[in-house]
Amino acid sequence: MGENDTRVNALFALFAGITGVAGSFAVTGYSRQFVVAPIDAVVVRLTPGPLVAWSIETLGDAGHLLHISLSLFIAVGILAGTARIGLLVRARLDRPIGGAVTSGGLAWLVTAIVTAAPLLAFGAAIPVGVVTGVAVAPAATGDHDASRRRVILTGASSITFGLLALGIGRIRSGGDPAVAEPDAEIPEAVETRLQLADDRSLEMASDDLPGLVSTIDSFYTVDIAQFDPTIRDTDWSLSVTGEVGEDVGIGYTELTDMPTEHRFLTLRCVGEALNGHKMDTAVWTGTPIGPLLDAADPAGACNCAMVHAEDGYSVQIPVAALEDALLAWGMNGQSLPRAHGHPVRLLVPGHWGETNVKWLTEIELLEDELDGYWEQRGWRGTGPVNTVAKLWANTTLEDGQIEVAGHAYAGTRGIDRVEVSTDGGTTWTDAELSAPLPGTDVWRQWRFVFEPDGPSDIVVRATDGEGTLQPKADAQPFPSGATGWVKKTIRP
Ligand SMILES: Nc1nc2c(c(=O)[nH]1)N[C@H]1C(S)=C(S)[C@@H](COP(=O)(O)O)O[C@H]1N2
Ligand SMILES: [Mo]
Repeated sequence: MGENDTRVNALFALFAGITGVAGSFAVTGYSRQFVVAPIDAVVVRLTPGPLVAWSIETLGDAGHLLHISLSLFIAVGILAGTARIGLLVRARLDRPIGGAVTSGGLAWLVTAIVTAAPLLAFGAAIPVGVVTGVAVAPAATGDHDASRRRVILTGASSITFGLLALGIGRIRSGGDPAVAEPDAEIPEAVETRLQLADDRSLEMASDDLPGLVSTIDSFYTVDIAQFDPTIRDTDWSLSVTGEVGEDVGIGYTELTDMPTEHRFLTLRCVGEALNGHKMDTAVWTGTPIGPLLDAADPAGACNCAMVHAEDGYSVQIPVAALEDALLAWGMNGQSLPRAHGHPVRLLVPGHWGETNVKWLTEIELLEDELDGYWEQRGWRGTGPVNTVAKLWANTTLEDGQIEVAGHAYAGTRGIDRVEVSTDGGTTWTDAELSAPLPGTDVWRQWRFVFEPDGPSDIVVRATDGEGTLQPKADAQPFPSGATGWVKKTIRP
């Protein structure tokens, strides 16, 4: 085979790889059956802990983009590899169909194995086979112009197909009839709470400040995997295992038939920056886990449990913390959205976000303490949250005064007071606070208006319900959450 043939074949293989990945996306959408998803899971698992921590802290969502791009690249490479083998077979047999069947078959096999979805794997296999079938090397025709035309035509078709597949796949990702269909009607008990949160949200001049309940669309998400599990209610069950007197198992219908509560609960990620936005509140619908735990009769020396999820996530929590926890299947009156753990997640009052396991599958009572997903990567974020007052909005009013505002949160300790300094921390004045919402783990809003004389060095600090002032010393989020007072210089 000439050098030119090799280059042309490499191009065809690349086109085959791209159309294969595109075809897979068209039939699966952004789901765990997409050929890139399992590859991404491996990429994430193999990434060293400190790198993951650094990426979350400094890159945020861009970090996700980075590993997903790498996984996409690998997927294209793998499918291009199957096409390359097909092209070799084709040259050897001198039969296009032989090459197409070989590469299509290999692409199907690889995709079916990594995604465990044999039927949907045809979405990747057929495009790979077709591209291999139409590929033709100059030596085969002896006509270099025809060959060049074929390459350009195949390239253009691949791109067109890719764009089309992207469109179809996006439509597929949008609606998943299996999960999170917005309920027709919001339960009245939730409606009342949403109304209460609305009433108690402070009147603000600024529109920038979120209310006391975050909307489902604005509620932050943190996921170890780029592809959220899709679990049908009817396929879901929870088991309580390990060091227990009795193994307990429960299905979705049985669970949702249990005594139901609607709780305000705030979540905050240990990895967020001091004045970050990975802190939100919703009205969650669920049932206390206490009775289920009691039925299992936990034993085990550590008095602790490893909580497991469908995406391979795990976190270790003391049984004492679990006792107040909620098994939630509703959020702001809708069935729990897929991004937030459909069908059932755990909510542990006052503890860092990572303990609130989504796509919950198993609670395993342990004999000895073990590290969960983030603790294996150096984080220390399973305990109670740090106290924080955020400075999320500032507006100049018509009369020239400045309004600063934000949210303050201290987990189950509650927020008693927020103070603001406009002179870099020399003098302090109490901010106005929103009336507390019912519940043991809810944030509050604060608001403060002042007359600026030149640039103002604003500092904010909260005092929790136990009378403890928010610690002043600055610390980075890694490993146990940011500390310090939020500061900002505001110029009128
Ligand atoms: N199964 C599973 N549960 C999980 C996570 C995850 O990646 N997988 N992320 C955790 C982290 S770090 C946080 S901060 C919260 C975020 O919950 P949210 O995405 O609903 O805001 O979920 C926690 N539960
Ligand atoms: Mo988190």
